[in-house]
Amino acid sequence: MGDAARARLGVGMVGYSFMGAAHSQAWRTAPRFFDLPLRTEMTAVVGRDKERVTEAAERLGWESTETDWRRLLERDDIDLVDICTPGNTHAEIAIAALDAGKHVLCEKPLANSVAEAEQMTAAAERAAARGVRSMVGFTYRRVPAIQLARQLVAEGRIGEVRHVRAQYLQDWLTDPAAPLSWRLDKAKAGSGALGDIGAHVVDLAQFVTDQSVVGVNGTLETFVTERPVAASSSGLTGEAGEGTGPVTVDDAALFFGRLSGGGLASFEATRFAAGRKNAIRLEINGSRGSVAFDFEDMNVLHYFDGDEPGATAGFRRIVVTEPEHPYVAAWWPPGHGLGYEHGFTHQVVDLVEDLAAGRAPTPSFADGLAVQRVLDAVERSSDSGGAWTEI
Ligand code: SOE
Repeated sequence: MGDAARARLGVGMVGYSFMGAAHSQAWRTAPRFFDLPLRTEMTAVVGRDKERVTEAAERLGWESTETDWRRLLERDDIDLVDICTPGNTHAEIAIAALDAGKHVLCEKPLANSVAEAEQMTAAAERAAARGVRSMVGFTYRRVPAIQLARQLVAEGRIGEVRHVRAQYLQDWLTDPAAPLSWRLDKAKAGSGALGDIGAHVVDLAQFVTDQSVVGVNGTLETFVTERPVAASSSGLTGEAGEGTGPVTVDDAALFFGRLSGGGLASFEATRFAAGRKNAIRLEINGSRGSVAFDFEDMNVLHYFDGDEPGATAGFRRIVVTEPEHPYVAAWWPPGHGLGYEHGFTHQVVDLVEDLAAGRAPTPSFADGLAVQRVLDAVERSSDSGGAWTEI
């Protein structure tokens, strides 16, 4: 579509660290590979330090900078606020932006508490009545193999869901000398592995099965309770500085859940799985078959069709890089594969298409709240010594 025919969408992003870089990549790339119905512009990036945000704007491709996110709400050239800051800031920024008539894309987990997530969802519902939209960034939904898994489950190809086995395994905290960062500070992050990565697998389990987690019991554990303070940070960790400080969040979360359709689920989220870098593993066993996925081999979905003759039945390895697979046609020839960043790009594509069509984007803030309720129930269960906790 030509530029003149398309309405403009000015984006203002708050934060420019790891997630900010991933979102910037998406805003830069989406219009170059997909035929977007709106003319997206990377209008402004926000950071408190003028010098650092100016450097980030140049490096990541933003046209201007602000040192206070509230300025975005006053600017007529900003239509959407993209929140890439720690969880303790999400509610305030998102609610103010929605009330000011700006669409919002908010990083996961939606908030640091159920109360905040409820307020954000109420603001999103108020805003939606005025055509102002919101979305929470559970990007792994937009991995083509995950979309294919959901499609197979929806088509009844594995029958009734009996088991969900969901793990998110990382190892960046295995070393007790790895320094503190905001992700280890409850006041900023809300929780540890539970909210940071457990949230993703709870969302994926609910998304792929199209069912809710209705109750849980679980345990949280902090293996290393004191770490060096950080002298500098980049990505997930950084350089250790002088002195130590407390870790105030969980290092690992293990929990069982029941699904609304009657199936059982097990969840594991940890940053201590030595050798596992970003292993999001999801296996769903149904009455007629199974699907299995591992993000460390993210272009592949394993599918077992229990209706096949026993002698030749077995898990089939589907390489999800054909043009008929979701999103793939816009990228490379079959077999050339996608990576971590593509989920973020697809998130932008879907969001912009929904905005142009006047549709409510998903995952919605209500979906984010549903995940938050599960996280909260896991914490309460762990505090009570592992009691069954309804959601
Ligand atoms: C850190 O554990 C992290 O960056 C998460 O915060 C992201 O949501 C996930 O995509 C990768 O890991």
